[in-house]
Amino acid sequence: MKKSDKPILVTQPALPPLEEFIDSLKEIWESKWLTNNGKFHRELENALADYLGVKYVSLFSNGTLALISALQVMRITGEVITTPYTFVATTHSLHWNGIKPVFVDVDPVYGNIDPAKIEAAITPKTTAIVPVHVYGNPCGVEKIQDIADTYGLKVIYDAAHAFSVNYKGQSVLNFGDLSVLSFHATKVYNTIEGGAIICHDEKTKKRIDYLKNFGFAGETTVIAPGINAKMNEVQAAYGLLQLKHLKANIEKRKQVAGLYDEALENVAGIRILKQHPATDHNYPYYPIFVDEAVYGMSRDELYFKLRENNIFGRRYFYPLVSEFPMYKGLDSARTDNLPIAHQMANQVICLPIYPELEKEDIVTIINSIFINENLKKTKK
Ligand code: T4K
Repeated sequence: MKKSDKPILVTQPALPPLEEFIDSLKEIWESKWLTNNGKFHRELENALADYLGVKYVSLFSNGTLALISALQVMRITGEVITTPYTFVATTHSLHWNGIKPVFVDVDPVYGNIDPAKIEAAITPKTTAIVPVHVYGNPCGVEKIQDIADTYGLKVIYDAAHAFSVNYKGQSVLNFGDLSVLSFHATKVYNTIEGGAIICHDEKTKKRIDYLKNFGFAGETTVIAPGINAKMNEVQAAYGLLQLKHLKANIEKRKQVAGLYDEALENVAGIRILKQHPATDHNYPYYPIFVDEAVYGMSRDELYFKLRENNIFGRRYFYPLVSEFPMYKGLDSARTDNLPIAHQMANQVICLPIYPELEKEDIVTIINSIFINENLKKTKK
């Protein structure tokens, strides 16, 4: 088995051509307008709304502040039903709002919150559902909305992985009351750090924009205890350039995923996560799930073997958020309440995927998964 001679990381950000960015920087230097709803900020909000096929975009300095603010926008309190199979920021944003997370198990195919288990977790204190479109696969949006409508709950999607994902012919971001994006360096679309809230009406957009700017609704009027979560002009200008290259980058990701699919589809004991059939996918992650009994090696053994070969996959999302000390004591964090989420967390490795990942590196990764002849046996 060939070891990679350089580290292959789980991801590598795509950057716009430097010359293009220098032109934007010159413009910013000349204007001396650096932040607070400047020209590039306004342009990017409009360009993103067009690109994504959504009504309103409010830019944020990162996805976590966007999540924290989204909960404030909707005045969410009490208890919120959410998934443990996510990045900690989803749950921390509830905690920062003084809200109790109530964990519900996930579906075994995509790892999204299982709509069939939501109703049983609703109490008189429940005010909202915060699902995550994990790995960019849409949640059961119709079923979730039915439950929300029946019980009078808000739905705020953590759509950090779902940039430009369409579901049944429209943006998945059009579902729920709000959707929150992350534009972190590791995401399909990045503004270095950044994020956004997507909403569907002008009044809500106005409230979001007040809240991310300390609550100012005019020079001397403060309408709410807001925060500073604004994106600056340098990042907004960079973000505009990124949009130009996004389609090509997603296409390259698709090709990487295709090579993995072809090679790993028939490896006994490795489950690849098929993309949702009703979706234009964005290929943000390439998770595989290792069934130790069949594969003959545990997930962690494979994970560390890959590291020895200079391949740095990541175990997103292990440990489950419900296992972290600040949440572990919650009744809903009990292992027997979350069997599927535990199984997925214990089996997952996200393999490297990014537009510039070279074919030779993909072959090295695949060969490292074919640990020995025995493992090359195919599924019946
Ligand atoms: N909700 C969900 C479902 C999320 O997944 C996230 C973020 C959020 C909310 C919160 O959004 P933000 O507030 O972050 O906008 C990373 C990211 O920091 C985080 O944004 C992301 N999810 C999470 C899944 O992954 P780490 O701790 O794994 O990142 P790190 O620094 O280990 O980077 C991962 C790999 O990427 C490294 O192997 C190296 C490579 N990398 C990273 C950076 C930052 C680069 O090549 N260049 C870079 O600049 O959390």
